[in-house]
Amino acid sequence: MADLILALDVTDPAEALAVAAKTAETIDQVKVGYPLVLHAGLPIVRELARLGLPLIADFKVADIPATNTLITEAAFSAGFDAIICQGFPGRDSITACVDAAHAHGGACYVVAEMSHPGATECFGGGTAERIAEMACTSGADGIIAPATRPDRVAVLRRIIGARKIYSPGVGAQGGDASAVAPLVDGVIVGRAIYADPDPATRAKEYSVICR
Ligand code: OMP
Repeated sequence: MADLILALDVTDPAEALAVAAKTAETIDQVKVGYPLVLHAGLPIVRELARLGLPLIADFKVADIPATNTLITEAAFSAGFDAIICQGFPGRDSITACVDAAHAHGGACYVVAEMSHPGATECFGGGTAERIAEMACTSGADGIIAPATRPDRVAVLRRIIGARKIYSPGVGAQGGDASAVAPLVDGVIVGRAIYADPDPATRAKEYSVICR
């Protein structure tokens, strides 16, 4: 059983709130990133929090440790419950996000391997495996791994054990929810839900696959 995580990359704040409200019954978490926050500002986080669902800050934090700490603290002060950071900047940068997230009682997920075609140019050759190992030794709560490549998710699962895997790439990017759901703890779906004329029905369908 996997959580259904709505990637709310809707740039109009009113529409974003409407999609979240329409789907709230069947989704388990909401992931918010730059597309919405840069249009709506950070106060949208408190408005979304009224739905009572965990909110993940997808800021893919990828800086030096000191800056990562500042970014992570700002995200939790804004009302997020979890944050996503990149793993490629190294163990100290990951640890900065993990420590700041845990200090706020939240969670930190590390991108181990991305879902888009170009990701194979950078995350191949053992890089994703190294990042997954660093996520473990840094105390991260889990990793992000590609629903577009379930075979890679299975490889990364062997490294991270019981830590969580959240997996984007379903629907618009071609990934199959039923193939990846049994392998992960959360399936991340964006456009296939929020860009559909009937997001509530699409969310319900995905939630059935996740369960
Ligand atoms: P859709 O392709 O519209 O379903 O959206 C996928 C969501 O997951 C977007 O918010 C992406 O930014 C995010 N994402 C990926 O698509 N691929 C990744 O490798 C990592 C992420 C992520 O960290 O969430």
